[in-house]
Amino acid sequence: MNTTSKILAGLVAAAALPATAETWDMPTPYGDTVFHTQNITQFAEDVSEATDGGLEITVHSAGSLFAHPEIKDAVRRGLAPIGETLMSRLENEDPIFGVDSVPFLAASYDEAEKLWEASRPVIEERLAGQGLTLLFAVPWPGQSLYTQEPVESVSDLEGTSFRAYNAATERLATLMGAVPTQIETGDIPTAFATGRADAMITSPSTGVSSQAWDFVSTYTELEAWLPKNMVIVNTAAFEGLPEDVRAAVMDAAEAAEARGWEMSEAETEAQIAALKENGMQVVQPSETLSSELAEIGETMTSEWLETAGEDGQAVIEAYRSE
Ligand code: PCA
Repeated sequence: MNTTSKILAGLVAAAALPATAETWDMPTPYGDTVFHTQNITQFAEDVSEATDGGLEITVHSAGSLFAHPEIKDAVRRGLAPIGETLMSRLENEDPIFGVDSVPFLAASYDEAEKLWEASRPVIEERLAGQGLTLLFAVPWPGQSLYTQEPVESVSDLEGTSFRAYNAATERLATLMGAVPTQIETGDIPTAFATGRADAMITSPSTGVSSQAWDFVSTYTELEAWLPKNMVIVNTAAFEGLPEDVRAAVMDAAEAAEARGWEMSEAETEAQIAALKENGMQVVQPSETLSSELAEIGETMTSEWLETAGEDGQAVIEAYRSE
C-alpha cells in the first residue's frame, strides 16, 4: 500500500468505529463464580453489543479495583463511573438503605419484590441526591444460619463470634447474644479457619462460594431476608454519554434486573443442594429458635421504623398495602 491508500484505509477503519467509543471500569465486590457477577458480565456484554462497542464496560470483580467498602464513594466521586455494592452496606449513612435487611420483614421472593417496588422510588431519590443513578438491583437468596453444631435455641449462639456483613447482621448477632465481627465474603474461609468467626448468616450462594462445609456442619434454613446488590452509575458520567448509548444502558439494566431475580430464585434450591452434596446437614429451625428469631425480627422492625422516620414508615405502609 502506498501512503495515500494507507491513510484512506485508516480513515475507513476509523469511520467504522462509533464516534464516541468509551471504556468504563466497573468495580464489583464479589467473585467471578457468584451469580451477581455473572449477571453483571452479561449486562456489560449486552451494552457492548447494543452500542456496537460504543460503551465497553470492564468488570473488576472481587474488590480488585476498589474494596467493597470503597465502591459507592468511588462511584460518587467519579473515580469509577459505575459499580456494584450491597445496598444495605449504606445503612450507616441512611437507614432507608437497610430496608431489605430487616429479618422476616420480607422473607420470600414475592415479598422481596413487593418491598422493592415500595422502596425503589425513595432509594432512587436518595441516590440522586448524591449524584448517583440506580441502574438495577438483584436480591441474594434468603439468608440462613451456618453453625458448627446444630442450634436448638438462640442461647446456643451466646458468646460465639458471629460474622456480620452490614449493620443489620451486626445488630442481629448482638440481639442473639453473639459477638459480631465484620468480614467480607472473600475473607470468610480464613476467618473461620483462624477462629475469628464461628457462625454466620448468609445465602446458600455465599455458603457455596466460600465452601462452608470446610468449617461448619449445619445449615439451618431460615430464609430470613433477601438483601440486594445494586448497580449504580455516576450521574454526570452517565449524562456525558450519547443519548442512544444511555438508552442502551437502561434497556440492558432492565433486562439484567429481570434476569438477576430469576437467577437468584433458581440459585436457592441449587445451592442448598450443593451444600448437602458436600456433606452439610440442612435442617429446619426448631420451634423455639423460630419464635425467638421472630421476636428479634419484630424488635428490629420497630427499631428500623424508628430510625428510618417518615420515609421509612411510608415505605412499609406501601409494602403492607400491596
Ligand atoms: N452474601 C453476601 C451478602 C448477602 C449474601 O448472601 C455476604 O454474605 O456478604
